[in-house]
Amino acid sequence: AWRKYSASEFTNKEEFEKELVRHIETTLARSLYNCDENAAYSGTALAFRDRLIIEWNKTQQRQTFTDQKRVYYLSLEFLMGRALDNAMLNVGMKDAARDGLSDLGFRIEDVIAQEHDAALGNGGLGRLAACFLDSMATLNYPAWGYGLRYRYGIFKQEIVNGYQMEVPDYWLDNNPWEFPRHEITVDIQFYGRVKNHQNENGKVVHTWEDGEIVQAVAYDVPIPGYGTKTTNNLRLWSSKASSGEFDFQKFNAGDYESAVADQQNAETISAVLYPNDNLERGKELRLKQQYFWCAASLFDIVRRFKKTRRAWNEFPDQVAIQLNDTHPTLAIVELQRILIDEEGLEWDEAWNIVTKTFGYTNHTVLPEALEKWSVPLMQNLLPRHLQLIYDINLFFLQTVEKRFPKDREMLSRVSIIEESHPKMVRMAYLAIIGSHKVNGVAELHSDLLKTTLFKDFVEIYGPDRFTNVTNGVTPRRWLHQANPLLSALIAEKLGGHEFLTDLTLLDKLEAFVDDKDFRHEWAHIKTMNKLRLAKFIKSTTGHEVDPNSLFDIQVKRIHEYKRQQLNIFGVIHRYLTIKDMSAEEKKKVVPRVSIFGGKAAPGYWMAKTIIHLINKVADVVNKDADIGNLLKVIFIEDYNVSKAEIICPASDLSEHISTAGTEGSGTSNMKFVMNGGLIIGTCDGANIEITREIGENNIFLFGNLAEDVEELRHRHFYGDFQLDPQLAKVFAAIKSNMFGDAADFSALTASIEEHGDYYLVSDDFNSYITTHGMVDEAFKNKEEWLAKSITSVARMGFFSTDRVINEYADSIWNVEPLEIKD
Ligand code: 26Q
Repeated sequence: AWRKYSASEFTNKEEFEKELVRHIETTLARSLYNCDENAAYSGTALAFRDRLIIEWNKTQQRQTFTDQKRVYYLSLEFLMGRALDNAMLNVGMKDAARDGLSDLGFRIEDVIAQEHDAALGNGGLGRLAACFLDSMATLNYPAWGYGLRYRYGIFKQEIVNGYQMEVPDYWLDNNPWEFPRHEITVDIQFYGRVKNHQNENGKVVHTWEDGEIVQAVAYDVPIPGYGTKTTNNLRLWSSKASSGEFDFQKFNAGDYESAVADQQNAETISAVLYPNDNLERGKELRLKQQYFWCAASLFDIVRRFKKTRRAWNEFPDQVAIQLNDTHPTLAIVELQRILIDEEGLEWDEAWNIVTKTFGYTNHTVLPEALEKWSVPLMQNLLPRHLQLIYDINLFFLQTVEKRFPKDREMLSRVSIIEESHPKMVRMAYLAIIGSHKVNGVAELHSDLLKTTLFKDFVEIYGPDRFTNVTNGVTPRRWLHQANPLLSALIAEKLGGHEFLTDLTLLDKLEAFVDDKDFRHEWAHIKTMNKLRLAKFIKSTTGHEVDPNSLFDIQVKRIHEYKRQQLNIFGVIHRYLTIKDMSAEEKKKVVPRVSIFGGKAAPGYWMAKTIIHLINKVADVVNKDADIGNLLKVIFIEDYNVSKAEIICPASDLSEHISTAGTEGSGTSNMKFVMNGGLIIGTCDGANIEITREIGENNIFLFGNLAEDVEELRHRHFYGDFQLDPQLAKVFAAIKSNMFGDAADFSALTASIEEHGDYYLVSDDFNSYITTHGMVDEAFKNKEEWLAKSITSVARMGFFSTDRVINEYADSIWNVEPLEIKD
């Protein structure tokens, strides 16, 4: 009977307008007469939010009632981007909203653009978590994300005189997508000491006492699925001073200032996202963040399990916890602590439950990214956890000893504790030992894990603990939302939008590759998307770019291993080549726009130097009258998810050129190909599987292979190094101060010429330049290029995160979907 009161289920334009006006006038207390784009955004968001809430409540009720196994995805990063467009497309009422907003005098695109990106992540790992949430909801898996509610997301990047400047990203003011749950709190302990007691049965028990307490407060974000009623939950923890006795006492003692200082100290834990991507630096606050978030999440998960009154041995049948990299590894230790210290289980019984519960995903083989924490730091902050880690290590090493008697080398190699000064806790080893499955994120990467980094563990546990799950991206955001024109054309040809939830259906497009009209429409859409990007570039940088040029794009975090330096050296080479040409020769040049975007970690000087060089080259090239439109260089400031949505559909070519063996997977490679762009890349990460799927005629591969990297580095180290002659010309130009003071770039050139060229820029330069020449030739043949573009999209079905999530569900989590019906 209460159903008739169910609010806000608008089903057409008029009902949407009514809801919009109601929210603007009452929820927001704004007059319709001074309603600006921002108020229109808030009103629209609130109208759609109401619809999500209804389905969210229903989903949570059903999932609790059925009580089947749930997945918990623990990630310190969720790079969500904007939520409104996604909510509209999922609810399926975007057209009603467009018309309704237009009646009030607004363009829906401008309204959508009012939203601040939720940028709680650095790059690939954080965006993967966001795509996973989308697929888990779309596939009806009962799944929760757990993360931190940072007050400041990834910094905003400004380019000032060619240098990166970092500006804080305060994003929380009037965010309609989060719901504070002030009643859901967990007290989290730090520091203090461990006391041993004997209980009534004479058994030794441990208590952790006298620590500092910080409170975790839950904030929930609804995660709607596409074309389903399932709306899952993302729970983000915020830190605050523990309320009650302790600051109250200080207030009473008149120590107001110190009470406020304690408060601020507690709030610091969730204040800011660490801006390092693929680099770990051992900061205490980071470890505090990790434990705070793991402990709050585990408490919440255990509390939910205990309500079902099941026996502990059923825990792994009800709960699967996936660790997004080693950042949440303490969750393993925390669950063992809860089971032993608080629930009184025996060690073996508890450890059996723990290992059945966890799965660990590794995203990198770069040594500088592998997490290690100093033992003294951990001893001080988490004394009981360090004891448990030592116990876990002891039992582990005992089993290793049995299998490999007298192999002392093996024992010290695989020990969780590195015997250095200070001693270090190796988090990846702890994660492997505490999980039942470990996966890499692309075939080559997973193979490298097994043959190098985790080789000993393969011997110890056998190969079955190690597996591969190749990454994907969600086609809802990266095709349908980012590229509505292409999505509509595909839907027209395939007779509907089913491909958005079964991406393998794209293969039906291959039947149209030779269809002239279809090709023409395909080309037209690419041009429209290039125009949209050109407009964006004009409005943000002031530069005019010609949409008939080849748009050549590299957008991703700036890192030496991703080799943006190779790209910009290639651009300089092209510039010098064109400058040497006769007027006659210039006529044959394919005009290019080289577009860069990406953030450098604030303390990563070499990455900042690369940004500086790109901007200086842009200054020179873009105003050189000899060059005109034959070459433009653009650096897009503050690359983020919402900018990626404009950029990805507009590429002719994108660059995925990491040193072979260094990129775990890469995911922007998939986004670009899915939008009809071709790619130039190395045999690295998922490029290899993309090639296998789309065919090697449709991709421009170059460079040395992963298997040759070690030997090349070895040779460089022993002085066998000759700078590639074409790269030498580029360096000579830089050193002639052509792009400003050469001293600004000397560390960069020296890293190659003098310090061993660790990333093999010189070794791959010739092959890179030659391959770009092949790109130019291919681009001249418009029809051939279009055929490659269409064929590639048709064969990208494998790279949907729907396929990825089903693989995790089957081979790691053992969970079943649950459809939410009315
Ligand atoms: C660790 C310790 C302390 C501070 C920061 C960090 C930290 C933070 C972020 C370490 C690593 C990251 C991010 C890593 C990342 O984004 N990896 C990428 O993951 C993608 C998804 O699997 C892959 O496609 C990329 O190849 C991989 O680089």
